[in-house]
Amino acid sequence: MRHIFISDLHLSENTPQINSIYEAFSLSLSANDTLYILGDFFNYWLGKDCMSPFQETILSGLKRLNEKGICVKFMVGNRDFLMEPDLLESYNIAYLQDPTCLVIDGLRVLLSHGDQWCTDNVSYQRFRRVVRNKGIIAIFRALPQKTRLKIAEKLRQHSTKKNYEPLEDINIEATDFETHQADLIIHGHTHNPITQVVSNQAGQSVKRIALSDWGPKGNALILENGQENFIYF
Ligand SMILES: [Mn+2]
Repeated sequence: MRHIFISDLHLSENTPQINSIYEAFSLSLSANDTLYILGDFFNYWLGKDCMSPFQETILSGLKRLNEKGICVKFMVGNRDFLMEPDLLESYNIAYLQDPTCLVIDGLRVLLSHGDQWCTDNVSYQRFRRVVRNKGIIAIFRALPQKTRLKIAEKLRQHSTKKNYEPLEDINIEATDFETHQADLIIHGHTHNPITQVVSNQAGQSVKRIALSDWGPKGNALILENGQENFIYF
């Protein structure tokens, strides 16, 4: 049984190359695989009433994977955090809270998109607290689609200017891996693939794998029978 982890595809109508890599990747999956999407799957998500035909096609594709016997689990990232759990459910996709600790092949695996662990970026964390506030989200969802699109566009410009986007690394203390009793941490967001053993200040160690974003190549981490493999395609 294969456990397959991907993140940071940033899928949109404007990324035909990544979209075709993704299509080939999804065709390569087989029954009994579990696919874990660890955030920023979509380049943006404004709400189900703003779902584009492209986004609908992608979600329908995930539903078809489920019909082929592939279990699909979805965690949101900083770009698609407005994704609604009930919408995912209607496509037979399981919503994963961020973070989530799961037992996989006997290992306790701590999963997160990873942005909340980049605590050295104080301005990003402040911004994140505002946009993830339930009241703010409710107000945003009540706005007309046009206004939401405008705000999203403004935020995107702002985020490019202010470097809200990844580039910094996670702070291992922020993961709280010892409380989760994690053997392995898997996350995305930082766009810099890395496998390493890291220690906290108390001297406890954990293995940490950061996934890569998708560009000219796609990539996935595969856990199978306790073995891990990073594949590029
Ligand atoms: Mn991200």
